[in-house]
Amino acid sequence: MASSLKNLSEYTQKNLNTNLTDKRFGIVVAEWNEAITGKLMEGAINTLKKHGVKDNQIVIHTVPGSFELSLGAQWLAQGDDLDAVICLGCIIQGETRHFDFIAHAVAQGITQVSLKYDKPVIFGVLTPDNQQQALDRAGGKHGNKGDEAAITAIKMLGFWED
Ligand code: RBF
Repeated sequence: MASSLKNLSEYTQKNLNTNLTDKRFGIVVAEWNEAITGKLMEGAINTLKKHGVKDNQIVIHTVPGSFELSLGAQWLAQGDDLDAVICLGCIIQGETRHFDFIAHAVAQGITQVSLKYDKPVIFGVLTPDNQQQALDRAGGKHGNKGDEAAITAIKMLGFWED
């Protein structure tokens, strides 16, 4: 059923079945803007753990930048051992058009990997105008989009019960 939530950080834990003991999650995280992506990763891991996922159910893979997230996701998604992959990156609007090319490519790439392997591959990529907007969404006043990416992965695995 559709959720009326606009911000997944505001989900209530009672909506989630926490029986995730047999599920395994991949996290691909971009090193570019590491101060932000590290916080996104922290949020995603904490949220998975809050729902009973153990360290040995999480595989973490780093890639240099957001552009490489798609291939990193493919490497993780193509095996049978992971049920969902969470991609985390931060592309900050700069003075050149790189922002548009990278953001578009990674959105397309992640979609393709998800459809090709028939698995949730979650788009946890921030596209802020500046560093402050990024911080606001990486544990700041707008929550942590890493948390939301983890909740999205759990929901897509069919554990949402509202
Ligand atoms: N990667 C990011 O994850 N976030 C960025 O904001 C970002 N900005 C970039 C700006 C320029 C001018 C270039 C050349 C690369 C940037 N990258 C960024 C890295 C990109 O995702 C990728 O790692 C490199 O282009 C190598 O394929």
